[in-house]
Amino acid sequence: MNNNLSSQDIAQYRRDGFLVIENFLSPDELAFWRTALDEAVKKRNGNKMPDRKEVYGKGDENDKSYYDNVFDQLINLWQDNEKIKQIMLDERLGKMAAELAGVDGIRIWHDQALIKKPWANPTSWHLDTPYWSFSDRRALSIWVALDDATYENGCLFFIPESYQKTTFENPGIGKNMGAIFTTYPEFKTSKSIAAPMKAGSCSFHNGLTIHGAHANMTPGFRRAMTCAYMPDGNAFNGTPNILSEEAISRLKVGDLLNDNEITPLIYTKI
Ligand SMILES: O=C(O)CCC(=O)C(=O)O
Ligand SMILES: [Fe+2]
Repeated sequence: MNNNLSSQDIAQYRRDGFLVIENFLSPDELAFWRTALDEAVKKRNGNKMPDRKEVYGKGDENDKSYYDNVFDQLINLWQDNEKIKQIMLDERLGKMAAELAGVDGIRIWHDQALIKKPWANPTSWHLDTPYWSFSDRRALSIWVALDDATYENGCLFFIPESYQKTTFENPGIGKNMGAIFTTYPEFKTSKSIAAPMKAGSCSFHNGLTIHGAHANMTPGFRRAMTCAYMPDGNAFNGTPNILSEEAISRLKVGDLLNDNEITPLIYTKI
């Protein structure tokens, strides 16, 4: 695993709000991640969550049939597959996330397989952090390509530096590719950066970076394994997101999100 970040990598991430790392996984690691993903997806039987079909409070219900054809989205596979658990709880991933975010501790918020099936819809420009149950401008995700991600099958695109200005307000993710630019007109004329990646390469992006992806214009699959990271020390903001009803019933707004069964601490500096 190519997990050493240079000071230049960190500076680039802090400026742009994203960073691409080529050849992140070795061929053997890539093979292991692919096997793990295929096993986990088969077992999940189409359910988004380990304990239920859907995520709470997405707020995009009107566009459900469209959104269901953006990608298959399987969340928290680490909780029901040992291989994914081994992959996701790897301290090296946590250390990279911590170094980029500039924090001392990193928890898994949730992992997520994002599989663009043949002919899938595009992923409209959106933000991630406003969906989450905590509000931290440093929160971020890793996105690992398990197939080549190309202009043809739905590679990611980012609006550089956008994370420095966006807020926790949620513009949503609907059918209109560019709807977010109504909320953020200052980025309407920004040049987007495409991130085509060979299988085994990865990117990190800040959860407040405006990002999206092409449609899949091919008969093949575009598989990605991702994980959202929460800096340690964050508190519940009242948004349910991936938390279970049982977990929510025990939480008040302002309570620390520090249950290792739900959000494992995978790295601490000290
Ligand atoms: O894979 C995609 O199409 C979108 C990925 C994304 O939005 C994310 O990882 O936050
Ligand atoms: Fe996203």
